[in-house]
Amino acid sequence: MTNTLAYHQAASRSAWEIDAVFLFITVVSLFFFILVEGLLIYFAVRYRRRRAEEAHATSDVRSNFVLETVWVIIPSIVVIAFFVYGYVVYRDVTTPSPGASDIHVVAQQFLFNFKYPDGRTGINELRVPVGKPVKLIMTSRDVIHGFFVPAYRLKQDILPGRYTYLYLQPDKEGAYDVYCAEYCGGGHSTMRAKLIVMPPGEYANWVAGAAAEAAVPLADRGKALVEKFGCLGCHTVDGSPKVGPSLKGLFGRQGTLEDGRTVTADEEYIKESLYDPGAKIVKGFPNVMPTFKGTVSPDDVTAVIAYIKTLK
Ligand code: HEC
Ligand SMILES: [Cu+2]
Repeated sequence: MTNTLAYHQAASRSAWEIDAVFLFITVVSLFFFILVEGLLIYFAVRYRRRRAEEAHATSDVRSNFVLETVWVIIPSIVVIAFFVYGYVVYRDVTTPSPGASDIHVVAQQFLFNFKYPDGRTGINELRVPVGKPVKLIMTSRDVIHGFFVPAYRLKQDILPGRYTYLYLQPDKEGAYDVYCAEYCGGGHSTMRAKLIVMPPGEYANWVAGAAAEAAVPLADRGKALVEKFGCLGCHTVDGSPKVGPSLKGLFGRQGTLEDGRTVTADEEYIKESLYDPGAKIVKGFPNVMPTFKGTVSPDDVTAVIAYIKTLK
């Protein structure tokens, strides 16, 4: 469940700094808004024309050098202050902190792949230890996506054919929402990830645990993989269709394809659905499933199949 409070909660230095800029601009603007509008209303009332014969009652004022100088200089100082303050914060959040660890992000319709320097990977889940800066090196396999962490007030486009960067300061433990912020196709709204900021000890345990994922029943591992790889953004396990058909009762089922062919969902069919989803499109569903070739290893596919078999 997305906690609306967590959405707004500032959880990083970048958030505190950016909030402060916005607050500054808002308060200063509000002050001048009330001043100008207040005077406008006051003068309109105070100097309104009461009788027709008062039409030429105002003296002939052409200019006032002091007044005009003041109202040119003060707003200039104000907008220059907006710029300088905003620029200083912008420079700060776009400058890498020394010692930042590199994490690669590869976006595709409709998920985020994370690749850690030691070879670990994750889908839609980015885990980092608290207090250690992170440099995200991002690119896309297909269309333009976005990486948006509201709790950090940071957003960066992810483009095919080029790298973009985002620097994170994980100052506070917790799980924060990450959204794709560029409309990227039919499953765009399901393209979400979690940024999980962990205490260093727990993080070290997780790193060790992720390395040794043995001794778990195959179907259980498959269940964990289906959750981890973001399949549940598009598929349910309770029989109801979502973006794609439900995985419940799938194994062994006779299904009709978009082109009229009938196929039986066996191991090979499920593997092909993962590696080459466009090859056989289920009738009534859009061809939006991304390929998991390269992200879900053949071993993992085996585990996923074992799990799907349990969904009767
Ligand atoms: C972006 C949405 C999306 C994601 C993520 C996704 N799928 Fe799909 N999937 C679909 C759609 C849509 C279809 C039906 C169209 C087609 O056959 O390509 C489908 C079809 C399938 C089928 C064939 C279903 C049938 O009824 O014949 C299987 C199996 C499958 N997906 C498994 C998975 C698994 C396992 C994952 C995670 C590793 C996954 N999908 C992730 C959208 C998605
Ligand atoms: Cu996207």
